[in-house]
Amino acid sequence: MNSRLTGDETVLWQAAARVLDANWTGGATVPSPGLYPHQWSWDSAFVSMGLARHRHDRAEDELLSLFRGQWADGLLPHIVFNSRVARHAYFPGPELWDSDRQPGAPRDVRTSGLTQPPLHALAALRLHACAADLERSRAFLARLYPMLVAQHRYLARVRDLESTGLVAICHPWESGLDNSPAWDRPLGALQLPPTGYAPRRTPHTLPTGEDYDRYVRLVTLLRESGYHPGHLRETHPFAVEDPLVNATYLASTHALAEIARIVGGDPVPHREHADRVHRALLDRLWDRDTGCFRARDLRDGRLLPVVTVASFGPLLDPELPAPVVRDLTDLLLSARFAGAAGYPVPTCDIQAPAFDRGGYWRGPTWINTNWILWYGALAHGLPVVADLLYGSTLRLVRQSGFREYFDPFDGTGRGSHDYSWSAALVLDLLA
Ligand code: 9YW
Repeated sequence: MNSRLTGDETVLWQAAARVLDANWTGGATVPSPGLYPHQWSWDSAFVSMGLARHRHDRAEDELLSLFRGQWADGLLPHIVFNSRVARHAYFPGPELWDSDRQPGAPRDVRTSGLTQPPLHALAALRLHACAADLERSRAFLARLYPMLVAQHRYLARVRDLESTGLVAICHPWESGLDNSPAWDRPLGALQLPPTGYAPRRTPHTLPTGEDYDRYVRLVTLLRESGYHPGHLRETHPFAVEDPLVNATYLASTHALAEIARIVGGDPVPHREHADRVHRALLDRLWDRDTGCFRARDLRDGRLLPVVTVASFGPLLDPELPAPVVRDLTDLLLSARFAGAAGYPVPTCDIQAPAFDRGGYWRGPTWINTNWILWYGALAHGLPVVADLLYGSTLRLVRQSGFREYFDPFDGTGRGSHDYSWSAALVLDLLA
């Protein structure tokens, strides 16, 4: 624990550490004990950064456990299923994905067939930066490096659908912001077969009904194609270049270059690739007219209309030009995203018709997206913005605990309690 913490911060630290201890299953951390009983990809990246401040050994195990699920082509699945968990405990379980019938999937563990934002190289480098035992940490990085390289190679080879430098997501779940209003248009254009398939979901405000039919339909198409790169490129109906996913990809590509340097590999190809992604982000997703980044739908070539928190993701790009950083900061501090004085940034433009203060990724405030903005603001030398995000995020968890998400206007906690990344990222903030 950081010895400069105040009494109040120490209490918060200890509470966050208790959540991570409780959600540790012996080899990895569940996002939430009741609701999400398996291992999720970008959750583990965030969680490992918190564990690194509390139980460094577990932080490394967390990432290694996730990479057990990596497919032969490098795909790092968004869920690695725990076979000891009861079948009915979570839908959609392993049977939706059929990973055990895919020749390239691992044999000893079942997984999904989608990705999530690739924050893992960035997380691994952050683990190294706070490691007490540098020799041990270097050995860990050397072990992880080929897996990270394979993950990035998969993204470049299979997901750069138009050879632009950017990667595409093929399902809303791959964005991490599952039911973001950004996906309403491409999802709405999806043709559903006549009989829908709407499984029962237990929790609160998670998307249901027809939305869920569409999510499952997309998975079915992927599965039936054998998750084939040709299907993704030519026919899959959902293909979007998202600014947040590509910003994490860029930040992790920079991190990969640094990890290569540390482990005696060649950083140059990673640096060159990072430069390509940086240019493509600006060329393809920066909307000069409205001064923000937007996702691009590759199936109709158009930018998607709704501005969400993902628009600020490119603050993770260390080379973002100053005028672009200025435009993003203006938007971030405007009534559209800072309407709720004292609380951190909501998931969606408050003035957008689709904004819904209780609607999961359609309005509420989440700790992980705010952590990303805080991290980006620091890197761009924006201490006022970084302090605002830092202070308001800590205020939120002091008021409502380590909830899954929060009402952006009054800070009321929503969704799961004792949510792992909310706790982990507070440890990272306080460190
Ligand atoms: C689901 C685990 C996951 C996160 C996603 C979030 C939610 C629901 O929970 O997904 O059933 O997968 O949208 O970003 O990784 O915390």
